[in-house]
Amino acid sequence: MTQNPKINAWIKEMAELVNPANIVWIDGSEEQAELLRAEACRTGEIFKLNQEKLPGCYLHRTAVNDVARVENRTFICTTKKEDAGPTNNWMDPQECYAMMKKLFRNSYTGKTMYVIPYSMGVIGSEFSKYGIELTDSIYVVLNMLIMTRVGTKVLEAIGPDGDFVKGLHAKADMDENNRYIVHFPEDNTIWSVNSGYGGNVLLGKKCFALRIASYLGRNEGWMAEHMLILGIENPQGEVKYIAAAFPSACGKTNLAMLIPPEYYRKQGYKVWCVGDDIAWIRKGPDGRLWAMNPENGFFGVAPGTNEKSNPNALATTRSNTIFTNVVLNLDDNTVWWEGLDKNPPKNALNWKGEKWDPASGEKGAHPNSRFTAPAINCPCISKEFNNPNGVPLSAIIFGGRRAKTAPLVYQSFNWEHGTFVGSIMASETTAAATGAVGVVRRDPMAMLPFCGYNMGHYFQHWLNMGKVVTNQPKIFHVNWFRTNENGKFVWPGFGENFRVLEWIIKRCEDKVDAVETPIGYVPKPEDINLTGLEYEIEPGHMFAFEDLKSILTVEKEYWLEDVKGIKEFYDMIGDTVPAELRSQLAALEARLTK
Ligand code: GTP
Ligand code: SPV
Ligand code: MN
Repeated sequence: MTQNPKINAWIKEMAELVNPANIVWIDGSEEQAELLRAEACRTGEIFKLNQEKLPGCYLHRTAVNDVARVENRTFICTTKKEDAGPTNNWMDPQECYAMMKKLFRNSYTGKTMYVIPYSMGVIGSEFSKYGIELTDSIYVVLNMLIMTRVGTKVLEAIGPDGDFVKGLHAKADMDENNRYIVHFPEDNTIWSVNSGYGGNVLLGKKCFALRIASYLGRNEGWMAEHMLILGIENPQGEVKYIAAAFPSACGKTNLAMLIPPEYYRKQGYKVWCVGDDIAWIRKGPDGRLWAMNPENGFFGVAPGTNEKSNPNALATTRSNTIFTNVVLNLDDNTVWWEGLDKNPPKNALNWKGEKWDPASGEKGAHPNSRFTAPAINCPCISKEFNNPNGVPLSAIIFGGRRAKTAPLVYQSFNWEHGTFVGSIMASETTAAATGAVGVVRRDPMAMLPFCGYNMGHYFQHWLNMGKVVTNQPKIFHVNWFRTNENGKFVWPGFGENFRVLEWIIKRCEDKVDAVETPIGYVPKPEDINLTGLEYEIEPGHMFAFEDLKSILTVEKEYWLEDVKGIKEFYDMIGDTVPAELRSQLAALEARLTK
């Protein structure tokens, strides 16, 4: 399929290791994809859904022990341990290769090896990067066909001696005690074994586009970030772009596809989605920071997605979509999940494929159930989506789930302080990774599970990038998740988040004042426009101006508590934490105790 000797030699070597019955190259054609879908339906790997209601849509169920990323089994294998840093699991590359070879050996016996040449970014763009994933799973092939740009054109773009990221995946025997997702950044290599779940096996996504790419970006002077990218169009037709980093299952897809409240829509405001999960960011010829989305689809959280919370995401999933671990409605062969609507199907199978009674109190869909949908399905996809240069950023937003500490929104004082704000991000854990849910953990720039090198060096890279760009994006922090004394979310969230974006854009344009607090600039409550907002926080309690005030406060005792946590976190990272950030922390503490 290619004249590139590096590709051919590598595939030969891998095939000798895993011993497939045959090798199939994925060419990117619809004909081949259709044959693979038919084959996967035949074996029960996927189920064809109601083709009138959901044309081109399928359902897949993972193994019950394989429903999320496994961070404790994810490794960064660099020659020197300190290059991976204390926030990553590390193994010596040679030892790891040896261990993994044992798990991979003959794992494809009797199976087909699918060779997926894929591009992260528009094929041919100088900012794109190429990879080849070898897999024994048609589900992986079908997902990669949606999530990335796949096929023979990628081989042509790699050319006769171009480089590529080498990905090897085997479901093997799905032994969770031998499940490993390992990265060799020095060799541009990713090996993943014993899993069939999204982020563990769609190697173009977190493994390549974040872990390997962040490593490459540091060496080459650009950034790979866990960020959505959106454009805000004002009534004059001008579009400003924002990138935002929130941890997994904390609202990126929702914000990226937001529909402004009616009050704004009537005036002509629009939001355009460029990306919902990953941004590759570099300095453009004009000296500003430009961001592009290396993906070609959305791997979104299903639960909570509905006509009200995210109509664009829902519309995106109505054709050519693969649903994973949702409820199957046996009456009409469609899908359902918690929060889709108030009518759970009575005759249904849960995500495990068992008969399910909605009255049982048990969840039907897995909390981390997902849809894989093509970006072109999205009603608000940006016309810049395929622009090889990406879009210029006016603002960068960090955010997380914090019940009490962080206000609805604040702005950092400058790039260096903004980097500090990103570095101290914290959030309550979600179902997107295995482990306890709802525990506060530090998750700098939402990259804790995705940074392919030492976190302290990553902070330094952020500081450095700020120095090389002119007209730096302004850096903000948001928190949609402040709760009241009854544990209810005070802020309505979703489409109403546009009101906060408006304030952010105004700050970027110097059109609105703010209050200087120890943590940064916080809005004057009257500057967040509440016109037309109607939201019942809890029965009988409609959102009012007082509620807005309550989530804009900066409580010193919570922040001083946080300072302790940040110190511990910085100390855990150790000497690589840049001195600038240590001084930022000292300055924050001083402002809080003044
Ligand atoms: P990953 O795909 O894991 O990276 O997640 P994500 O950051 O794209 O998160 P997503 O937009 O899918 O949101 C995850 C969950 O957060 C959804 O189930 C929503 O219910 C909830 N959520 C998103 N936005 C908001 C918001 O503004 N307010 C509240 N209260 N919940 C939100
Ligand atoms: C996340 O967990 O941040 C995701 C889903 O976007 S996964 O592809 O599993 O990483
Ligand atoms: Mn994500």
